Amino acid sequence: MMARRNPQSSGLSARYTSVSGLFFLTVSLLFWRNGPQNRLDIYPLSTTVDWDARREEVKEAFITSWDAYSKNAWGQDQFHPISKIGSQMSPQGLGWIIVDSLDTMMIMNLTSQLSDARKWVLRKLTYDQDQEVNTFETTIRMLGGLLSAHYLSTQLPDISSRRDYIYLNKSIDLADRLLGAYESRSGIPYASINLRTGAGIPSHFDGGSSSTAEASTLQLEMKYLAHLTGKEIYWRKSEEVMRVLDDNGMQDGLLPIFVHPKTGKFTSSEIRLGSRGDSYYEYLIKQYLQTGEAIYLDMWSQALAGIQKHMITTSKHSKLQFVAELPQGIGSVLSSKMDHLVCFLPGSIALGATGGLTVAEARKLPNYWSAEKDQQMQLAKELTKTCWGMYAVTKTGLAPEIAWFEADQAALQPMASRGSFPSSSNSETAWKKDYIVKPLDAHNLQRPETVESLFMMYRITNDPIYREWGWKIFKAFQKYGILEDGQGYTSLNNVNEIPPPRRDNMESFWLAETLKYLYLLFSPTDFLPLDGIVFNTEAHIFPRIRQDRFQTGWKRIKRSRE
Ligand code: DMJ
Repeated sequence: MMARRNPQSSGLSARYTSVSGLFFLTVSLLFWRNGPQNRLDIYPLSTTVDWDARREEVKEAFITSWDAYSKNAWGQDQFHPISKIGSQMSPQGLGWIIVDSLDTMMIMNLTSQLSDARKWVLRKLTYDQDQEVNTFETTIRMLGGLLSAHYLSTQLPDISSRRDYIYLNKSIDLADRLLGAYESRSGIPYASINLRTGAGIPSHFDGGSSSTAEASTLQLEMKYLAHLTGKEIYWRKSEEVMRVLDDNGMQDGLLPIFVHPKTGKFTSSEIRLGSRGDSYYEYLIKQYLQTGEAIYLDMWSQALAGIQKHMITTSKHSKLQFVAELPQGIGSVLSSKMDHLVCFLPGSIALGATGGLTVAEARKLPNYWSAEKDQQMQLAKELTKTCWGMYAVTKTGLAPEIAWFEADQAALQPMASRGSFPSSSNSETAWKKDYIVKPLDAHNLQRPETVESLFMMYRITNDPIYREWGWKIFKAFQKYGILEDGQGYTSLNNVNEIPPPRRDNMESFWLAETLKYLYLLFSPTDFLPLDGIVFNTEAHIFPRIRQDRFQTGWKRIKRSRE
C-alpha cells in the first residue's frame, strides 16, 4: 500500500488554520517552454502571480452565483438566473443546489451562507416525498454532498467546533431509501426510485436498461456510509453491482453503456468514455484509492490498457491525442467524437499513477515507479492538453459540450497501431483545423471535467501551466458566463458566438465542482492534500478509509487476457 503523508486522520484542520493566514502568497512562474507566441500553450516568460488573489476571485464568483440563487430561488431545486426564478423537481423541493454546495462553502469558509444552508437542511429538507428520483444523481449529489459536509464539518475548526450529526443523519435516511434501487433480479440498480416507498423503478427509456456509468457510480458513497455507521448492507449492495458487471467478462475491461437490471447483461455494444460510460472508469481507480481493495486496481489497470489499445488516437494536423468512441464496440471503426465529459480521464490517470502523491514523491517509493507509470503520466499530459484545446480554440474561450476531431481514416481503423504516437504540435493553426464544433454541440453547461483534471495534474506534477490554463478558463467564465447586471452566472448556448447566446440555467455542479476545483487549483498544495482524500464524481470529498471491518466479497472470474 502506498505511503501517505498523514495516514491516521488525513485531516486538514492544522493545514486549514495555517492556510487562512497565507495571504498574498506569490508563486513565480517558471519558464514553461520556448517557442513563438502563436503557439497555444506558451505563456510569456513573466512573472510573479498572486494565486491567493486569483483564488479570491473564484470565491467571489461563487458568492455572486450563490447570492443570486438565494435571493431569487431559495430552497428551489433549479435556478434560472436570467429570469431570476427557481423551479422544483419535486413538490416540496429536495435541495439539489443547497446540498450540492455545502462542502464548497466549507472549503471557502463562507460561514454565514453555510449557516443559512445548514438551517434549511435541518428545518426544511425531507426525503419523505412521493417522488421519483434518479438513483445515480441522488447518490452522487445529495448523498455525496451530505457525507462530504459531514466529513468536512469534523475537520474544519472554523466551520464547526463540535461534531455536527445533521448531515450524517440525513444521509442515513436517504441511503435507506436508495437501497430499494438495488432490489432488482440481478442486483444492478434500477435507474430511479420512489423516495417515499424506496421502490426501484426501471428506466422509462432504453427498454428499462440502466446506464453503466450510473450503476457503477454509487460505491464510494455507500462504502463511506458503511464505514461511518458500521452497517454492512450499504457496502454489500453497492459492491454486488461491480461483481455483476465484471462477470460479463468484457474484452479488455471496456464496458458497453447500457446494462439491464433484470439480467445483469449489457444491452448495447456501444462503448464510450463520455456520457453513460465515464464514471464507471473513474470509480474503479477511486474505489481502490478509497478502500485499498486490490480488485479495483486490477480492473482499472485492465480498462486503462484497453482504452489505450482501442480508443486513443490522434488528430490529423496537430497529432493531438484524443479518446474516440466505439459505436459498435471493440473491432468497429472509431468515431472521432469526444464529449467534454471525457476530460475527467487525464486527472484520473495521473491519480492512478501516483495515488495522489506528486510524481517526485511517488518515484521515491520503494518498488513503486515504473516505465508504465511514466507512459501513463505522458498520456495524462497529452489528454489534458487536448481538453484545454477544447477551450483554447473557441471564440469565447469556453469548451463546447462535444468536440469532434479531424482525423485521418487510418487513425480511426480498429486495427491501427496505437500507443506510440508522434509528439503533438502546439501550432494554433493546426489546432483550429483539428477541432470541429457542430452547432448542436456548441453549448457550455459550466461543466467541471477539464478544471478537475487541471487541478489533479497541477497537484501531481507541480507544473504551473495547469494553473495558467485554469486561470484562462476561469477568466472566460467570468467574461461570458456572468449576467449583464452582474447578478449570477449562467450556461451558454453557443461558445462560438460573441456575445454568446445564453441558456438561463445555473447547474448545481457549477457550485459543487467547477468553482470548487478552480478554487483548489489556486490554493496552496497542502490544502486538502490529494493523498488523504478522494473526490466523488460530483467533487464531494471523502477520506481514504483504512479499515478491516468490511472486505471485498467477490473475486474476478479468471480469464485469459490478450
Ligand atoms: C456531474 O454531475 C458529475 O461530474 C457527473 O459524473 C458527470 N456530470 C456532471 C458534471 O458534468
